[in-house]
Amino acid sequence: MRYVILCQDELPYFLLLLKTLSSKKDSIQFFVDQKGLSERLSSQGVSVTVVSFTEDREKFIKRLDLEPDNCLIVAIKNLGILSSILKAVARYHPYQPTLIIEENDLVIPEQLSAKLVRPSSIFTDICLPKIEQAFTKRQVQSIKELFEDKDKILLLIQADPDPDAIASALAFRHLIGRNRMTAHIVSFGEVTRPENLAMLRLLDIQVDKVGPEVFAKYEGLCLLDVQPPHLGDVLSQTVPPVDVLIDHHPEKPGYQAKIKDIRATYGATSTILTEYLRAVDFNISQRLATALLYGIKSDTLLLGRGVDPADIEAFSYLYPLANTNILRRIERPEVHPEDIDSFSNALKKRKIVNNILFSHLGRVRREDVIPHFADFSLQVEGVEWAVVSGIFKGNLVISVRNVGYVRSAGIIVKRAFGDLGSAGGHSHMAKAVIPLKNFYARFGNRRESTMREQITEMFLSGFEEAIKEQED
Ligand SMILES: [Mn+2]
Repeated sequence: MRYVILCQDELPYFLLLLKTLSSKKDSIQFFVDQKGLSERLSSQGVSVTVVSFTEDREKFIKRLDLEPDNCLIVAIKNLGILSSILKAVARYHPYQPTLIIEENDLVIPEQLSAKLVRPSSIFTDICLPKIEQAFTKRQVQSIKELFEDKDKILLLIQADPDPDAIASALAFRHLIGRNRMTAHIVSFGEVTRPENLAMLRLLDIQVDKVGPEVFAKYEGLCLLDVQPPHLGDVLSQTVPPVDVLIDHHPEKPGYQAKIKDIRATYGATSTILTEYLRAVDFNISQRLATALLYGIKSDTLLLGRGVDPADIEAFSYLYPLANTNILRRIERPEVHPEDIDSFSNALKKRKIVNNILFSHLGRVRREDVIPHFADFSLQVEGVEWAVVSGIFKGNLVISVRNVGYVRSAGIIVKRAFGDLGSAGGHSHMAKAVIPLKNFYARFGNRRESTMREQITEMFLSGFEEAIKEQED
């Protein structure tokens, strides 16, 4: 690339310094209007010509010897002269690629392919993020010092640990240079969602369920993606003073933490941890990057919900480091070859009533194939609800999905199946788990066809009940 530079100070030289010195293919030619500047630039070994920026335009432009594939850089402080030069370039070299270095707004001739860069943006875009990293680095340093002479540390996450919490705990452990023996990831509850279980399995992460008595056995306590009040009235009372708390949920009062980093505008705690790791130039492994990327992805619904620019920055940083194959396997669990047979059987015997697709998988080897089959069923054209059932470990498991409705799947499932087992959920997804013996006792026989019919009938009547309730 040939750069033709018209300037009155050394700023363009500094901007090009890195690029030109590292690439011998570039040619670079300065045009300046002061002798002193010319001498300083010459002493750096670059080619400089002294000109007058006010000389005859046509003659001046000819001297630049511009070619269409050259890049013209203009940094002239007098706005009148600058505009007049730009107009002349547009006239003699239409659509010349041009970079204008200027702080003020400027009318750029239409016939010029020019972009403007403001010197102040060099500070805000390049220097400011580094300054922030320097402060983050100090924060990481104080966190490390806090745990320096503590033997065993507890990393507590919420009761139904989600990918963001799991990834944050894993990242924190790496950050403070610990392993699973000396920094223990725990929760008062269990990981339940199939994707989250797949995440633990495929990334080899262990989260242990503990009770409040555990605190006495550890010297340090760190809470990630959670604050004590989120743990419920009873349990939150059992939490001793916290050493470090990192979270992105709005700050709640009523607890103590030595170091607290709560950023409520962030979509994920994993984003904060990614910033920590980057600030100390941590060599992020593929496993850790995959976990953090999945944490951000699932907490922000693939950057679609409650996203901060910081989440997008962390996401794009992690993406090339992560293993997208593993990510795919987490999100779409493997299906056992024999389960494919029950899939095809279930598809054949599917029934669609009022845009509700019903299908029954029979016995399945893994429970998570039921919700996944329900997700898949929603892709059938015209289908707005999917009700998929299967038998797993002595229970009839029913998974319900919809494409986004006012009527809550959770309420309907409760109405339909609540008296036979546990049932509930959210507006878009719900689940019922019915002990088979309850089901058989109610309907008197064990035929699969009866089971299909009964599930359909019960769901439809639950559906109607919920509609009526809503109207009342
Ligand atoms: Mn979170």
